[in-house]
Amino acid sequence: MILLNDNRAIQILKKARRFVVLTGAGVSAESGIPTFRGEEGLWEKLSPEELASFEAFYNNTGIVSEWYQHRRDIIHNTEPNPGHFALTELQKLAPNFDLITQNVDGLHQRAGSRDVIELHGNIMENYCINCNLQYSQEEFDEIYRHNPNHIPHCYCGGLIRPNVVWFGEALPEKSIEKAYQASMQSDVFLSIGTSAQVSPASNLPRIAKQNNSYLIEINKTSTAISDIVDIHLEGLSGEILPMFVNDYRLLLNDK
Ligand code: BJW
Ligand code: ZN
Repeated sequence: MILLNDNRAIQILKKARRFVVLTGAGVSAESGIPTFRGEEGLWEKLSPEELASFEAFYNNTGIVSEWYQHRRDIIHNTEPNPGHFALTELQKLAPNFDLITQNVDGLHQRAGSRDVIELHGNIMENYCINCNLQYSQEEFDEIYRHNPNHIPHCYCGGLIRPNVVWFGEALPEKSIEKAYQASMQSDVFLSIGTSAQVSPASNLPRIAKQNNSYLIEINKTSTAISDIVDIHLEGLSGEILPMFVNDYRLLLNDK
């Protein structure tokens, strides 16, 4: 046992039936994808609050579209890291498991995780704000490449936007509903690599806790929820998660 030396934690993890994991940008940081907040999160001196809104897209379509295309390029050239793979492993070991992500990069799926609940959409999908026509990434790339101003237009003349959730927009109804249900019913809730500053995702660990779930946080610093968690494991998720899952496997064999 490398990480888990707390007797209460060991007893709870042994008995736990329902695991829920909430991930944020920190989980993909070790794959080389920048997080949102902090110095590294700034793009052209703009914060995510200034870029990730419909208003920003509408008024500065070129800059915002270029930011998304730049991030897609990064994602194309990255691979899931040991943290993503450890969660895929945990899904196989745990009696019941839900993975909720705020990430739009699809890396959990590429690592083999199944039934991932995406709260903020997926950056590789696009649609027209006028007629709702969906564009695959290949179709979008083609339109974007032939457009020197980086302002992608649909055949109908409408703007094409990424299928992500911006500030002030509602989250996909089925995803957030599933996430609330799973969190309420969880025995163990892991919050990993998220600053827990953006609602409604940041409500999920609190709701879990109110329903007597055991709250574990994995983060390289303390966050907005660190004061309510039962255990805070400080460090990189790509290093801590593989150790955590190994310890859990040992606990299961130890019954
Ligand atoms: C590591 C690590 C390593 C690093 N290992 N750890 C006041 C005014 C206006 C609005 C509001 C307000 N108060 C609340 C709101 C609501 C608003 C909100 O929460 N705003 C806050 C910023 C204040 N929320 C919304 O608007 C949401 N919608 C909504 O509420 O709708 C209401 C509604 C209902 C009905 C009808 C209509 C409306 C929508 C939120 C959408 C968020 N969208 C974004 C962009 C997605 C698209 C894109 O990718 O571009 O989602 S913003 C951005 O933040 C992105 C992320 O998913 C999200 C969360 O960020 P995350 O993942 O936590 O990343 P970071 O960077 O913050 O943190 C990284 C963490 O990792 C850090 O803690 C590091 O320490 C750690 N770390 N490396 C472990 N290796
Ligand atoms: Zn259209």
